[in-house]
Amino acid sequence: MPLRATVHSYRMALRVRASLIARQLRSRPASHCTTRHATPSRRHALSLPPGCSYHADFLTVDEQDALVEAIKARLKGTGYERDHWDAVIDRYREREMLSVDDDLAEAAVEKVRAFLRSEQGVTSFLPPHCIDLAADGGVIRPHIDSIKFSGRVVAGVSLVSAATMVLAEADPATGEPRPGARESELRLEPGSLYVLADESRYDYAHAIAPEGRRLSLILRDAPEDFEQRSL
Ligand SMILES: O=C(O)CCC(=O)C(=O)O
Repeated sequence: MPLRATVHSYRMALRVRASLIARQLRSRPASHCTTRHATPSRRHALSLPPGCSYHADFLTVDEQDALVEAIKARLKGTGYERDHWDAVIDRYREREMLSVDDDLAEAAVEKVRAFLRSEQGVTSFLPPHCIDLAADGGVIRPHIDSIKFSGRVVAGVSLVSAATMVLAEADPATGEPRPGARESELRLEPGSLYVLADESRYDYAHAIAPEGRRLSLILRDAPEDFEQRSL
């Protein structure tokens, strides 16, 4: 991986912002996924956007524990940031995890990579990112990840506590959910893996409402011409 590929901070990947206005995302303790319009009374059949998949219990409890310790070690000494310039993410810490010193934690990361290779045909990965959203006020608001710095697959392992991912069809130019867009709510349990690929990655904004402190590990593939651009 060329060095320049590793220096973009997480904020670059979240470039396409959805809203400057803080949006209070409600957490939902129900089933894995519900779909609704902006008006809560108009509920629809359970469904996920095309290209989105959810894999419960992807990591064992031991793998989760090892990864949590590795992430905490990586984030040691950093403070929670707030009021990010594009207002997509608040009360968070993040770092790339270029290497993982613990064997079980590294095996857990490799398990995700192997899955994405076989299920999504990913051949070239960016360095994984770990994110810590604070229990008080940590949030990721609706956005579409940058197409300049990230490829066609975004995958995340959820750790420590459950969260709700909200997906809504959006304008790719702005990342803004379309007015009246149907929203899918996906409950992310600790140890689970979600994958946003193709349409769900490019045409849907995603947002995260944690239910407590949330740690996550995000894997992405490199955009097609990334190596050439980074030289
Ligand atoms: O799973 C998470 O914590 C959210 C990650 C996210 O929104 C992103 O990587 O674009």
